[in-house]
Amino acid sequence: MTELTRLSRSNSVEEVIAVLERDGGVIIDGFLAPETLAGLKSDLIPRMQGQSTGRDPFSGDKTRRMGALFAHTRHVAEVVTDPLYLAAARHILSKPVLTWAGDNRYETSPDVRIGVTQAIQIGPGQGAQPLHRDDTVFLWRHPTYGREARVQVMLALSDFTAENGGTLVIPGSHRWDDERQPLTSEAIPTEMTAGSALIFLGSTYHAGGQNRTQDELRTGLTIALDAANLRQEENMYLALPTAVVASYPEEIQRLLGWSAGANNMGWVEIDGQMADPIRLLRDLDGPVVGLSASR
Ligand SMILES: O=C(O)CCC(=O)C(=O)O
Ligand SMILES: [Fe+2]
Repeated sequence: MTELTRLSRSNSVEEVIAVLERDGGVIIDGFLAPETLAGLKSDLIPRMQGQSTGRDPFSGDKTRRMGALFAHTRHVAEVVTDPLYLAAARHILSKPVLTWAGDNRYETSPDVRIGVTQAIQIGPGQGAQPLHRDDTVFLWRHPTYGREARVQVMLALSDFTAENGGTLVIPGSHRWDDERQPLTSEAIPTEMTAGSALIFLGSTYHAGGQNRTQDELRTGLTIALDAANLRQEENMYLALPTAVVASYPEEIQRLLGWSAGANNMGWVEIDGQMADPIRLLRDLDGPVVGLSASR
């Protein structure tokens, strides 16, 4: 395969899912509304200048990164609740399992949570990142037999080109086992205009590309949606002040991890009961159990 499949906003979630399941990655041209792109750029790009560069070949010594994006821009909420992205992620990640409780044989499935939020700006002279699978943080094994850990989006805040470090992707590599080594010769650079998105699975080999330009900054924004039975890679509970989380709609609060979901993952004790942590946010104006509204 020499190109990633390109879809647009006029395609359905089912079409996005079908390409993701087949290729492990898909480009959605014109993913962001122009106002959202403008808002993300004006909130994030000036702040990126203050970030230090990475200290190792993986983070990139000419690459600036910034996390905790929900504390820096409210527009990230529009991205994560985008119907094409969120519905595709839910479909892929919330695969049920069968279990017993006493006489009760029942199906249960994981919810989804935001595992990472990061702006990534690759500067001129940056070499390519090593090809990797992001689900390695969970020690995920392959083949996955259809159980994926992560569905990730990489948004172009600047144009992504083969020259400026557009994300390298190996289509079909989500099906490889853990023995096969990913080769640079198999990787395709993601070329897309600002406002477009690459959606890819945690099991797909990819990497930040080499920036061969003299003066172009390649700025991307990545969000990972992960199965909620896994630990979030970015520690949202410490990264985000509670008052900031409380200021978002309940759907975002739950996606950020202030939720115990159907499987009671992440409960907190309130009044002697294993309770849904969302109650701590609702109680912010009244008695707050075990949390301070400020950091
Ligand atoms: O910046 C990119 O294009 C990809 C970065 C990446 O894959 C990572 O940091 O894990
Ligand atoms: Fe990665």
